[in-house]
This record gives sequence, C-alpha cells and structure tokens, in this order.
Amino acid sequence: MIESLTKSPAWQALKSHHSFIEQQHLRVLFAQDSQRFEKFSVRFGDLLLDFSKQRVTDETMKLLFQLATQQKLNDWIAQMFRGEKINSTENRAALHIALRAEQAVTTEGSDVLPAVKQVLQQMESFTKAVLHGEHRGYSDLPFTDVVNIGIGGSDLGPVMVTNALKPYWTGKMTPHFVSNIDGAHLAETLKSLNPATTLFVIASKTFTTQETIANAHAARTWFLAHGGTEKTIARHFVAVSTNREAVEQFGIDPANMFIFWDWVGGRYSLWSAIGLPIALTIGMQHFYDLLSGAREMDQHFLTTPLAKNLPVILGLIGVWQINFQGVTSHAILPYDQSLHRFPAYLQQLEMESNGKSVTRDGSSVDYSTGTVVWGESGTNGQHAFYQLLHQGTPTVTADFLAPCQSHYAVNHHHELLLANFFAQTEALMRGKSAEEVSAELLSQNYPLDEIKELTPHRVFAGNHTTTSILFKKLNPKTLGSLIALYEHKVFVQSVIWNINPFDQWGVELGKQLASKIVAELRSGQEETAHDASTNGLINYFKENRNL
Ligand code: G6Q
Repeated sequence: MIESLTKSPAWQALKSHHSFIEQQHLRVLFAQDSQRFEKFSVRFGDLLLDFSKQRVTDETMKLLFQLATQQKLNDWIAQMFRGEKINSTENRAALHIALRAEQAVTTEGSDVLPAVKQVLQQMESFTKAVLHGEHRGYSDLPFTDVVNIGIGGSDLGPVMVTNALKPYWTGKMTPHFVSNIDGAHLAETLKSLNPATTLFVIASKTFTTQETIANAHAARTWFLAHGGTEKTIARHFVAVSTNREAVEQFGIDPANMFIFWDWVGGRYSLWSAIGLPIALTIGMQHFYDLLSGAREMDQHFLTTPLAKNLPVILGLIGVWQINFQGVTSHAILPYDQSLHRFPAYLQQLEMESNGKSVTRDGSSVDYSTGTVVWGESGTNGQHAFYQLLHQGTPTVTADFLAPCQSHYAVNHHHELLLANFFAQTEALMRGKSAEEVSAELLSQNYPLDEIKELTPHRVFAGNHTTTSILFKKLNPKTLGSLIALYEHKVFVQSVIWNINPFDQWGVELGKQLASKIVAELRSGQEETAHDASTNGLINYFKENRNL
C-alpha cells in the first residue's frame, strides 16, 4: 500500500482532473455528448443504475478505476470472499456473503456453509410450524403477531425489509419492532396485542445490549402478568444470538435459540437468523428469494470487471463526490412508500461502517471517509427539504430510487410519482438560468422592474449531481440485490480509504458510557464527577424526575 493516499499518483491525477471538470456544467456535458446516458448507465437483471447525472466523463471513470486498481480493490474483494480476517480490529472475517451462498465459504480452514444451511433449515421448520398453526400459544390459539426486540443491526434490517415487502405478507403474522429503551416503544406496541397469540423474538448478537435485555425482561413481565406462565414462556419467547450462555441465563431454553456467528456484523445480519421476523412475516420461500437476489449481486461483484461492476461504480462515484467535489451530505430518496425505512437502514450501513478516521494501520486519515446519510420517501421530501437541494448552499448529492411497476393500482398514482422523480432529477441537473426566468415572467406579463427584482430569487443554478436507480418491481429478489449493492458499495469505499468498515467502536463506547451513568442516576448524591454541563444536566434530571 502506498504511504499516503492523497499523494498517490491515482489520487493526484483525479485532483488535477477535477480542477478541469469543475468548470463544466452538467447541462453542457449532456449537450456535448448524445451518448451520455448509454455510456454512464449499467444494468443488472431488472435493475438500472444511471450515473450520467454525476459530474463524470470517460476520463473521470478511467482515473477512478485506476484509483481502485492502485488500492488493490480486486484483492480485497477476493479476500472478503475467501473468508480472510479483514475485520482486523476484531480479528474476524466479514462473511455476510456466506449467509446467502450456495457454495462452500471457508474461514479459519472450515466451511461455514453447512452451519448456515442448518440454521436456515431451523428457521424454515419454525416458520412453517408457526404459520401452519402447529406451534401455538399458551391457550392453543395460533400466533398472530411477532414482536422483535432488538436494536441497531438487530432491528433496522428486519424493519426495513418487512416494510418494503408488505405486498408479500402472508397475512398470518403481523410484525412489530421494539428497539428504543424509551418505555413508550414497548408499552405502545404491547397495548394492542393479545399475549396468548404473541410471539417474541429477542434478537441480539451479544445478548448483553442494555436496551434489548431491559425490553426483553419487561416483555416477559407483561407476558406473565397477562395469562402467560413460566412453563409457557418457552412457547412464546425465542432468541437469536451468538451468545448461548447469556440466552440461557436470561431464561430462554437454548432449544428455542437461533444462532449466528461472530463473522456476521450486526448491520450485515438481516440475512441470518436476525431475519426470522422477516421469514415469519413473508414466509420462508420469499426469504430465500431475498437471499437469492443478494447472492446474484455477490457473484456480480466478485466476477464483473470494474468498469461494469455496479457496487464498484457506486462506491467510486461516492469517492469522487466526497473527496474531490466536497460533498458532505447524501440524501437517499426512494420514490416508493414501501422503502420509507431504506434511508434509515442505509444511514447505519454507511455511517457506522465508514464513519472512521484512522486507516487500517491506525494512522489518521487526511481525507474524508463518508458523508451524512439521510433521506425520506418521495414525494414527501419535495414539500419539505428539496428547497435546500435546489437553491441552498451545502453540497448535497442524492440517490433517487423507484420501481417501474407498483404493487398498488391506485388511479394514475404511479405515473405521477415517477413523473416527479424524473422532473426533480432533471431540474437538479439543468437548473433554470436568469434568461429563462426573465422570459417566463415576461410571458406572464410581469412589469420589467419586478422581473429584475424577482429574477435572482427564481434562478436555479442546477449542476446538482444525482444517481438514479430504477428497477422493474420491488420484490424480495430485487430488494436482496439492492441491499447487497449498497453493502458492497460501502466495502469498495472502505478499500479506497484504507479503513476497516466492519468494526464500530463508537457504538461500543455508547454502551459503556450509559451503564456507568445509570448507577449515578440511582444515587441520592449531587453529581460532581463530570464536566459542569453533564453534572448540571444530571442534577436537573434528578431534581425533576418523578420517583
Ligand atoms: C451494528 C452494530 C450495532 C448493533 C447493536 C445491537 O453493526 O454493531 O448497531 O447491531 O448495537 O447489538 P446486539 O445485536 O449485540 O444487541
């Protein structure tokens, strides 16, 4: 590896190329090249990735692929698929690809596939037993609701996927998700549920996460207070974890446990038994379809040359934006109501993975390693924050996503939705010049002095970059491919930036800090051990809490 990324030849070449291309308006790039869409879009199955509204030329792409080659991207991809311990700070492999594999995947000399298949089989039997009414609640009624208690990676994936795949729900089980330690989350969820027909999935990789364990205890108390008994807990509570001992300690029979492994990162775990609430909601066959979509993307990522490789292109475009164009904010804008939790899901995937500031060898980076990721489904965002995207000062980029076919045949809604998608990406790119604004106002008979006054307010500079992702229909397979596309995109960027995307010491810090303060909140003493602000806040809380 070259000593300093920013001094490396490929980086320097991109830097000087940027000083040339930053002068070019996207509108001009489109005018100059009628083949721009054909050149800068790629297809994968039912999915189309259009990056022609990014500030790129043939030369840009060539230099970005050179950067990828310089950073040995192909080697890193191969290392991941070979099960090498690329999560160096935790001394682990990162093998989410094994969770959807069909062929042997080896780490530390042994094939993990048989264990993966065994757990999938266990999930299948359990899901079938619940959905067919063979596994029933304490009063012999079939289950109707599943409450997943988990947080972060043990929550966001299943929440997003179950929402996205509503048209595929079997209708037999309604999923609910409790993550927050705010008692309101659990209390409001349980309010409408019947304990006799409610199944709880306690999902925690470590089984030590304070929020999850506290919510799980409270759920058990609720169950026991509403007709459940110690004996029937086993029917109503199952655990998904890597920590057998802690599951047993909590009081769940290990026979009711679905395991996964330390080489599955929390935010990469929806493909494992963490996906149990997904399978219980959409059925096991659809869960398998989700895995197959991801598997196809894995194969594409592993075998396709850089220039046609979707995750590679998406990742490199991000590097180009972040490190050379000063982009600090990335909006995820699905024009699909079912994907309304997709921005939150990607927020964790991207910000937790690449929110790092030291390289793999521990030296500080002198370049950015990510952006703030956020978003909202279209067209809601248009009536809220798009103003800033069009005329504000921050440099924001956006991914627009939409299906060509909707599951919901409501009048012409889908056409209207997509018309907004296309209009917004076009307007962000083109903008509206002072001449266009004046001509428009003139045609509406505005007086000249008013036109002069109004024009600067109505000018849109344009030249805002967007990436568009269209797919035929949002089905389990396409969703699997889409999620895996972003997973691998994040990995590509981590390789360019030479950082470890698979650890999360910031999350661990949060876990440590809060448990120390809990003890302090319970003491009757005035708090003096922290900085003045933290002491002041704790003491104000103590004075005003309702005991
Ligand atoms: C994900 C993170 C984090 C984690 C949660 C829950 O990659 O590590 O979001 O998933 O902190 O952890 P447990 O599953 O161990 O409860």
